[in-house]
Amino acid sequence: MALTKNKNVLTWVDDMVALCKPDQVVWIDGSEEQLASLRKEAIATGEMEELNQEKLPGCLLHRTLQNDVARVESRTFICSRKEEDAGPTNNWCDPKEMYAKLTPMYDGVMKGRTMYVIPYSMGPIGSALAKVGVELTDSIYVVLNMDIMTRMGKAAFENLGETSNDFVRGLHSKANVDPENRYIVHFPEDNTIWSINSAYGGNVLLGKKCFALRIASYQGKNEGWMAEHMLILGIENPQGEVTYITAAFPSACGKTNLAMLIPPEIYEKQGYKVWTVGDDIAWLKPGKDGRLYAINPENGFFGVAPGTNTKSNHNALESTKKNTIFTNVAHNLEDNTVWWEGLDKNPPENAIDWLGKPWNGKTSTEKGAHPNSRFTAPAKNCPCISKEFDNPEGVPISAMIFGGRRAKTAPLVYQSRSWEHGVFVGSTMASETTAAATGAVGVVRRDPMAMLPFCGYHMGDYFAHWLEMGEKLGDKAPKIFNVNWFRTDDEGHFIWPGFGDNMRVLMWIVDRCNGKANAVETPIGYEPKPEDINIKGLDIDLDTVKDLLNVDIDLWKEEAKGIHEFYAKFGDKLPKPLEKELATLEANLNK
Ligand code: GTP
Ligand code: SPV
Ligand code: MN
Repeated sequence: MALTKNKNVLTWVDDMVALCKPDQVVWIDGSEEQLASLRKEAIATGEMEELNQEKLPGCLLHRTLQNDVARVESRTFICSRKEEDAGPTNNWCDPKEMYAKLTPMYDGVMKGRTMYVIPYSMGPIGSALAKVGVELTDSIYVVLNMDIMTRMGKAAFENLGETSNDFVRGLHSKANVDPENRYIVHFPEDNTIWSINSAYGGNVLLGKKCFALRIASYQGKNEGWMAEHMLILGIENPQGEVTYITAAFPSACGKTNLAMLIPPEIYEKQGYKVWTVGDDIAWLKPGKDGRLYAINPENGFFGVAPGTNTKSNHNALESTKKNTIFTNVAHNLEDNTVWWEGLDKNPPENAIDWLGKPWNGKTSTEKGAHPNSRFTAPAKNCPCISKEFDNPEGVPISAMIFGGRRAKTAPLVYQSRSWEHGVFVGSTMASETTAAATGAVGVVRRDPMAMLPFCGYHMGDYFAHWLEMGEKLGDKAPKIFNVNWFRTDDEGHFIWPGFGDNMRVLMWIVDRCNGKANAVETPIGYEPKPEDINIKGLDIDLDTVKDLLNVDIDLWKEEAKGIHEFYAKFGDKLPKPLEKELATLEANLNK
């Protein structure tokens, strides 16, 4: 039975039912009863496997096809009416053409299947910052993931009422999971997303990257707010004051880890605490007091499994102990649990790998889990979830951090001289690619604000929007920083210990925001003096910190050349203030 009287929703659902021709239509109300029966069905058909209910209560395992394990950027499209509005960094196709091409692919695609109608809210229901979406899908896996990742069910319609047309229409069919006909398509002017022939999270959980970043970034540009690929965390000092920070790193570059970090003993003993508001996406808007406020539009974590262990990210691991869905990890048959590379030093001998084949972790040279295997865990499971997580107003942001994987060029940390300079730093970010998207891994590419695969409109206009937001925020704007945890030595080992010890860098950032820390000027921005980074209890010395902070002029001259080439893509859409920042960088390097 339909769960809303909203005519716009009903008409669209009817149209899509007429197109996809499912045997039946089920509206997802979000009740535990309905979810339990869907879980039972997925287990009965083999779509998901039930794990050890004593060790992992409520947890399920799922495998996707070998050719369907990551986002496919080459098949992701922004179909704005004008090509110019998609810009040089997105795949574009005329929306009329794209609808004409995809419509026959959806025609009758759900025959013999059920269409699930999923109402969901991105952001706390009732928040002025939240938005409503409806996803139609033929996959129970999608329904169960959306239940964890969003506020799903009838209540989501409360934010919409009977007449509003302001909801994002998502249509997904796994179809035959044919990689040749896989499409993840966004029609920003129609508030519409069509995804077909995939069952991998980032391509099919349409509330996440498709809506909360690609469509939302476009909405934010038009409505005066921002949708960013950013974690949100709070650092509480011993006096109980919390400073909130966001950080944008490309996929698989450490957002979940930083968001949930456990303070090293030196800080923990003094009473410092870290609270997680979000690990992947932030929606940011100026509040009544003129500061920038952030909400996490999601309700769970779709996190990278490999490398997650009690030492690297204890809080993430704890979050996966119940009501979690594991995708493409190894199935430990010894006790019907899960395993992945880096979980512990004791891989199971009797297991099934991510490909569904028998696997012996002690003798096999193959990986048991796919490098982009993931867990979908409810945010409320997280031991350090912020008490502001559901706050409809969001949290006020003091600092924004950019960063990526750079073996050499980028120093451990530096601060921009101004908002404009910070936008320059974000817009010229580069990082080595990871397994989160298909394609080569480890290649350096420019990934502005970690939004290259997620910006739903012209990247030059996006930079302009950042600059406009800075003007609006004035002296209340967050300070902007850049970090790099991934510098390597001559043997390719990471020099900085990373993980929880990243707090040592965050503390300099917090102190800069509160006017308590010093900085020195370098050609690329402000840096701490080596002794401003607290290394007590670490087995690195001040000289190593000095190396980590070193700005290699020759490498940076190369960097400036690369930025010129990158900026050239944007033609006259490149905002003038960014050109000026590049000139300043070059002048500083030639001093
Ligand atoms: P998405 O979910 O794809 O957006 O990824 P993410 O940015 O949340 O990345 P995540 O925190 O899951 O980390 C990805 C990988 O980076 C994992 O293998 C981590 O072990 C590794 N990693 C995270 N933080 C650090 C760090 O400080 N140092 C080092 N060396 N590795 C890290
Ligand atoms: C990312 O790739 O940045 C992710 C995972 O967070 S996905 O949802 O697949 O995009
Ligand atoms: Mn991400």
